[in-house]
Amino acid sequence: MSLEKFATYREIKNQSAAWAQALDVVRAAALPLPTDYEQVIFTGCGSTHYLSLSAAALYQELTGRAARAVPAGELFLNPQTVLRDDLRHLLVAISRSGTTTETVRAVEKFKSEKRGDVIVISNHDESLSRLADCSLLIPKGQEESVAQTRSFASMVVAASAFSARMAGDEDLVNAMIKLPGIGDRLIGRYETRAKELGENLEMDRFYFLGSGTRHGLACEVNLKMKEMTLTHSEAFHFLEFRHGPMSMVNDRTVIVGLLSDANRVHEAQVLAEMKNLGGSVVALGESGTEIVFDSGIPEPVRGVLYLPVLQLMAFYRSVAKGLNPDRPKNLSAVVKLDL
Ligand code: F1P
Repeated sequence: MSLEKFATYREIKNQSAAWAQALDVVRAAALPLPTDYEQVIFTGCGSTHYLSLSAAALYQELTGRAARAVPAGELFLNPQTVLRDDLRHLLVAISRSGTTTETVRAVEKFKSEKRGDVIVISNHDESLSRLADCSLLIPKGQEESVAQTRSFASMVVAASAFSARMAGDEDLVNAMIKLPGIGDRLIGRYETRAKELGENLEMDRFYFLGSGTRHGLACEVNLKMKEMTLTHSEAFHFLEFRHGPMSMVNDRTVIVGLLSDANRVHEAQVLAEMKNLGGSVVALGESGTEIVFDSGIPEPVRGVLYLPVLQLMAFYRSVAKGLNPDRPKNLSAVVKLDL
């Protein structure tokens, strides 16, 4: 069977051009000053909420200024749990489509209440970008598929470069130029392994472990397993996994670790313990892991490299289960509500 007939496959395989465009767009953008804001909020829904989790962690890590992520539905329905009347906010709204109702409504409300400025990261020039004070648009990330892969990765690159620029760290931004080439190399080198992992239908549950800026990425690849493969899957911070979830580990469990450099010893220890409990373990990281980036890119801005191999794993599992990865059950590409 030709896999090229699946839009999801094509979008995963040729995503690096969208990464390059994301970087160009952020480098050319006129960004505000981080000191103009006392609180930064990242928001989105589904995949783009998970992207917000990762981006908020990175923004705070790089700029040293307070940032948090909330689902757009929460920002719209429960703003008092997020915003403070005495603070000037920067809202970074992330959406592939630019038309998800919760995200658009949350931004409209934020603006009408004059809470601060709005940055939009999107693949489409739609309602959301028209509300923005600064819009970071990456059309090369657009997709036919329902589940986000290329689009998500392109917006991860944009959010990472945005945080690095807001931190005034041009060296970090320049280091990102190598990302597209390394992404292509990873896909070439590890597609066979992704296929093998995905096609092993003996495995019936997947756990994705990621801490710090990687937690949102772990949540996203977990969502790919659900959307595309209808498999039981969850994401946890590394050390959290011992606090209950590990009761689920058996010989049909795959534990995927998004390893950091900084906390490598503690994270690898969790994976070793899960292997002892009978689980199958797959680790991704810069070096010394089964899936090796060997990128030389500083840790804060290489997060996107965790994605393509795991997206391919979900794709191959979907096909092996006789599902259509392009059309996940019960889902549409955009959620439109009458709010
Ligand atoms: C967000 C989103 C997707 C999800 C689903 C519904 O869309 O929740 O993450 O996969 O297809 O929409 P967007 O606001 O990023 O366009």
